[in-house]
Amino acid sequence: MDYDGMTKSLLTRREALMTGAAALLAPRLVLAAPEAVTLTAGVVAKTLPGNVGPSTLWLYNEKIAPVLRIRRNEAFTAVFRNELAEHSAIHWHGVRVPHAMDGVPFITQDPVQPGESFTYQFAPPDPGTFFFHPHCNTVEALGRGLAGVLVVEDPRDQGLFDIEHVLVLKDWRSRHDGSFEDFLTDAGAARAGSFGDLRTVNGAVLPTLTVQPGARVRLRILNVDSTRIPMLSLRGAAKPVVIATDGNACDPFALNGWRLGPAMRADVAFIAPSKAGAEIIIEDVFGTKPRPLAKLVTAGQELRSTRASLRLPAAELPQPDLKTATRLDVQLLSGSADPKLEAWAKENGVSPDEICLTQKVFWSLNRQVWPGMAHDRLPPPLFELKSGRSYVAELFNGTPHQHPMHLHGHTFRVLGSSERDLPPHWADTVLVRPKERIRIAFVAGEPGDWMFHCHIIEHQETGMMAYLRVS
Ligand SMILES: [Cu+2]
Repeated sequence: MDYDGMTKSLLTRREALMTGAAALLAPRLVLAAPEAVTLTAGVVAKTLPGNVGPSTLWLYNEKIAPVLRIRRNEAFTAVFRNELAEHSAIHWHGVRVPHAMDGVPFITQDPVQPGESFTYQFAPPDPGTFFFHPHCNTVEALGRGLAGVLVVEDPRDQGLFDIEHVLVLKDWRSRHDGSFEDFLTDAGAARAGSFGDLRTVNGAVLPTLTVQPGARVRLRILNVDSTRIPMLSLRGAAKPVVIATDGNACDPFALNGWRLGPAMRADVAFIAPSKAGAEIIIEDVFGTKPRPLAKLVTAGQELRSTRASLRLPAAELPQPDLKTATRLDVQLLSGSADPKLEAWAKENGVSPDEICLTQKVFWSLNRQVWPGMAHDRLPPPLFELKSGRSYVAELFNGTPHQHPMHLHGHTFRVLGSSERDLPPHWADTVLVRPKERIRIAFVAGEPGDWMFHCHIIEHQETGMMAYLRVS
């Protein structure tokens, strides 16, 4: 009863398993013990599709986008081993983990030095499609491929779908010889980011996956790229709907070019065509010409399904009380370096690099930049919140670029946009377009400092980052 983590026949199940994107092309299993997995970050030489020479990749367990499947509310242990030449940690993006498990060096834990380990333990409270990655020198780490998928299964989903595929979107800034272009460029960081030309899904260029004719299909689509914001479309599928945003169930809405910013996820459902040999093309329709990313082909025995079931059980998240909520205003703005930084760093004997700071600044939140200045090592929090209280934050984008804004440790309700029809939905990352005002609501969670930043990593690393202090 072997299957891999990317493509899952939902008629079978195992306690926990992990496998790589490569398994899609050459199926091979790596099962982990149910109680714990080991995630080793290391350097691997691998030739990316279409290149003539190997690239120096940083990967977890030597795989591009490995998939880890665990279950909601069940204890999970991951032993992280750092075999990189620099310190690291694992951030579990979108998972409402205890503060000490959030994986932000210098904020929630000490950095894990080369050769050292750190054990993460939590029971994920929410089901959904999540991912994990480091939170320091992220532009290079993600650029070299250091990310994995975390699927938290929901026992309530049993039998709702006939098949699911995990699709991990990522571009690479590799040259033909396998070497990489700079991951952070001034021109990119100051604008929409530096794009990679080699576009892959699960580490492959235009991979083909199969589904049975007439099957109820669930696609877990993740954008782990640092920069690109594709507009998703499924050519050849009748009425595909988004059934979960950032892993959280929503009232299904038409996919229709939904923009998936960096770190955002969309679970998409549809009924496969009833004939064998039909093709469905997953494409990015952002440009003038649609860009095919992956292909689904119908094969095998026909199933007869109805659309009635294309909906997930409702999300069970802390409901903010909008009547008593405190209002927060967040302005996404350009910024410039604080001239006191160098002097402060010198005085404290700290190199900015050492504490995940960069000296280049193009962006700010409420005119506060990261790196910022304080008597302590960190800038003051953007806001101080009370655990258990409700908040409504209005995010205003005063820049000419889009920003996917991510809040750690919380799942917020996106209430609406000043500029467009945006279905209310739960998210941990919300794309704010230029001149747009987006309102989000949430209940402040566990006490601690929770990062809040743009997930275009070059923006994050050049000022557009802050934290909220919950006490
Ligand atoms: Cu941004």
